[in-house]
Amino acid sequence: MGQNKMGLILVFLFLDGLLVCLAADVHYYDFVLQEANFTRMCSTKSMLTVNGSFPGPTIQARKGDTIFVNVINQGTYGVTIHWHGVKQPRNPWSDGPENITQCPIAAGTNFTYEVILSTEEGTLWWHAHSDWTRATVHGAIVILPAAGTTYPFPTPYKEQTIVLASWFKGDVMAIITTSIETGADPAHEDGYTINGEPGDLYDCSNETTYRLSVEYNKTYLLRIVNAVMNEETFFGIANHNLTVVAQDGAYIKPINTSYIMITPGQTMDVLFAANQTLSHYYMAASPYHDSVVTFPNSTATAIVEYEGNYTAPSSPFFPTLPAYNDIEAAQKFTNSVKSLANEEYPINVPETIDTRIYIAVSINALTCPNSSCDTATGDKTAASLNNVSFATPQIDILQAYYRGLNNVFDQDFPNEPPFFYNFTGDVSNVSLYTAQGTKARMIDYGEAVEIVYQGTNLRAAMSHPIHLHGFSFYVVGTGSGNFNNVTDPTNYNLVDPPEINTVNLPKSGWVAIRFVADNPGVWFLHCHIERHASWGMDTVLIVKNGTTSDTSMLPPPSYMPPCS
Ligand SMILES: *[C@@H]1O[C@H](CO)[C@@H](O)[C@H](O)[C@H]1NC(C)=O
Ligand SMILES: *[C@@H]1O[C@H](CO)[C@@H](O)[C@H](O)[C@H]1NC(C)=O
Ligand SMILES: *[C@@H]1O[C@H](CO)[C@@H](O)[C@H](O)[C@H]1NC(C)=O
Ligand SMILES: *[C@@H]1O[C@H](CO)[C@@H](O)[C@H](O)[C@H]1NC(C)=O
Ligand SMILES: *[C@@H]1O[C@H](CO)[C@@H](O)[C@H](O)[C@H]1NC(C)=O
Ligand SMILES: *[C@@H]1O[C@H](CO)[C@@H](O)[C@H](O)[C@H]1NC(C)=O
Ligand SMILES: *[C@@H]1O[C@H](CO)[C@@H](O)[C@H](O)[C@H]1NC(C)=O
Ligand SMILES: *[C@@H]1O[C@H](CO)[C@@H](O)[C@H](O)[C@H]1NC(C)=O
Ligand SMILES: *[C@@H]1O[C@H](CO)[C@@H](O)[C@H](O)[C@H]1NC(C)=O
Ligand SMILES: *[C@@H]1O[C@H](CO)[C@@H](O)[C@H](O)[C@H]1NC(C)=O
Ligand SMILES: *[C@@H]1O[C@H](CO)[C@@H](O)[C@H](O)[C@H]1NC(C)=O
Ligand SMILES: *[C@@H]1O[C@H](CO)[C@@H](O)[C@H](O)[C@H]1NC(C)=O
Ligand SMILES: [Cu+2]
Repeated sequence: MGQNKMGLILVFLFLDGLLVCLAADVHYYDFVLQEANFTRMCSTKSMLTVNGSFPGPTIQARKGDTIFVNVINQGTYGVTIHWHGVKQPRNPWSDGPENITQCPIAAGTNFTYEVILSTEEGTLWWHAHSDWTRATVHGAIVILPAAGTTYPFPTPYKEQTIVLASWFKGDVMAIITTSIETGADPAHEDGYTINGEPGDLYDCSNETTYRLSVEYNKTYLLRIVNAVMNEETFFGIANHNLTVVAQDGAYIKPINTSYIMITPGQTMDVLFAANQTLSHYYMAASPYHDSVVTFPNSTATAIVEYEGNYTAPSSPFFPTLPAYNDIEAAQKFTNSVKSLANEEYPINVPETIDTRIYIAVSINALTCPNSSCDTATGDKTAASLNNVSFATPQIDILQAYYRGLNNVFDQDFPNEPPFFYNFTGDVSNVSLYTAQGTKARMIDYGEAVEIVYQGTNLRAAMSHPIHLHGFSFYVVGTGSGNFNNVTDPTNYNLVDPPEINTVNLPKSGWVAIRFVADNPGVWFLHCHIERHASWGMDTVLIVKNGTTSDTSMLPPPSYMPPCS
């Protein structure tokens, strides 16, 4: 179970008249979805895992490889898995979001995903993409440089994946189901974890705290995945600066910093030099929370322990992280990320745009028929993009599109907010209520797309990490207040914008992204704060076939999980 078998495929290409042979490996994994008992923070619960581990197994491959993952569901409910940040060229069939590209893999059945790597290099991750199952069903994807190539930085002595996650004492399936029924906010996480362990600051946790042993004077590469459900995160290591060298599976210009801000959905590759006094140092992950809504305020820790003969202090050194609501610190770090943009790692940011979409991102409300909601406000919290709160269909949109089924989704996702107001000003006179719908935005193959996400102050102003499937995109601009479509584009960075897959829309601000729609398929777009996604902060981009078979969707595999 879970073994990594390997094969080899040879791809022959004619380049400039020369026959070139590229070797790409094929890897095979079995992922068995099974319940397992875990004890954390003084209580034991049974939860769904892959192969009984939390976090789940790491997938390792090289740039350009293909990975087949046979997901065998021995649990009690349907699940899907998403390969977060993997572009899956022409292959939306294996992308995974529930009822967007497939129906769930029913309990007692299996389905094999074909995960096709292309330009990605660095760290990505996989996670369940149905209900809230991703809380416990997730793991890292390590993508090494292609054979014969190296990192654009000195090769580290060792590498370690660091998976940040949430811990709920209750059952996550019950938490989201109850919340949707009653309209009440879902229960908060009870704590956070680093590689599955909460660490010394939580009750009953210090015996099992995750420990990373380091040798003096060696450099380590941490591949950090943020799998937290509902909060963004500050992370740092006491007395050690970090050098961030990649984000979301693409290298960046190295950033020297004492902390990072990483959103749910993002991944960062970080070097640190073990060159301080031999001792014990905490690494810590705590929430970055910029709104007035109450939040689970606690800190996960792990310990960096130097090898050697010395007397460790009774308590390890603790890092200084920004205050939980330090927006400036969060933005300063986020805005310092720049792509390498050199000859070896060029960028391909569109300079002229074919299609522009302006999306207002809001937390709203829905009425409760017959006062059926169990909330103080009497209504139900919802979320929307351009005032459409996404309603999940019962047949996947990919199948409906491919087979031309009617009445599953509409093709009229609005290009701009249905009405304009001062999005980031006083909104006390603006209706909180949103429409609901299952709407997709159709895009022609090859179009250069710009999307500007506009935060709003409805119900609760806060930042949103917005993820797009099927692509990575360039972040060309960001700012506070309302986007000005005349002046703001003049300040865009078209020289070295970061290429990422999950972008932080700042609280009461905007962010602009660009990409070329060169991947035909059905691609989910959503906030990666799980409760916001559950409330409807989602939509779908459908990129049509191009004119050749190489620019068209692949046919579906012979078996797809059936919709019920
Ligand atoms: C988890 O623990 C419960 C109670 O002790 C037990 O009944 C159950 O079989 C365990 N489940 C697994 C998967 O080990
Ligand atoms: C289910 O698993 C079996 C055994 O590993 C495998 O042969 C089969 O191809 C899998 N089916 C699907 C649809 O992935
Ligand atoms: C672990 O926690 C217990 C109780 O909270 C405490 O008595 C013990 O000293 C702690 N051990 C370490 C190594 O911190
Ligand atoms: C640390 O490593 C550097 C470079 O490898 C070496 O020059 C230096 O002597 C080392 N220092 C110690 C104290 O080992
Ligand atoms: C750590 O980085 C900060 C911010 O770049 C810098 O001010 C500080 O001097 C660095 N500290 C060390 C020990 O390198
Ligand atoms: C430790 O390594 C960092 C990063 O290479 C460097 O900036 C710093 O000066 C080093 N500190 C010591 C005490 O050698
Ligand atoms: C969060 O918890 C820390 C540590 O207990 C405490 O110092 C801080 O005041 C808390 N912050 C908030 C906003 O509750
Ligand atoms: C560790 O250091 C102490 C004090 O310097 C010394 O007595 C002891 O022999 C050392 N132990 C080892 C294994 O080197
Ligand atoms: C929008 O509201 C903000 C915050 O109150 C204010 O600074 C800004 O001037 C307003 N913009 C417009 C166009 O009214
Ligand atoms: C710019 O925004 C205004 C509304 O503020 C809108 O009427 C206009 O069409 C937009 N222009 C472009 C080029 O998008
Ligand atoms: C796109 O192209 C593929 C491959 O040629 C074809 O099977 C499919 O029917 C085309 N249309 C759509 C909507 O996928
Ligand atoms: C997805 O569709 C299936 C039916 O095919 C349905 O049972 C399930 O509830 C749907 N999921 C969601 C989140 O609506
Ligand atoms: Cu959000």
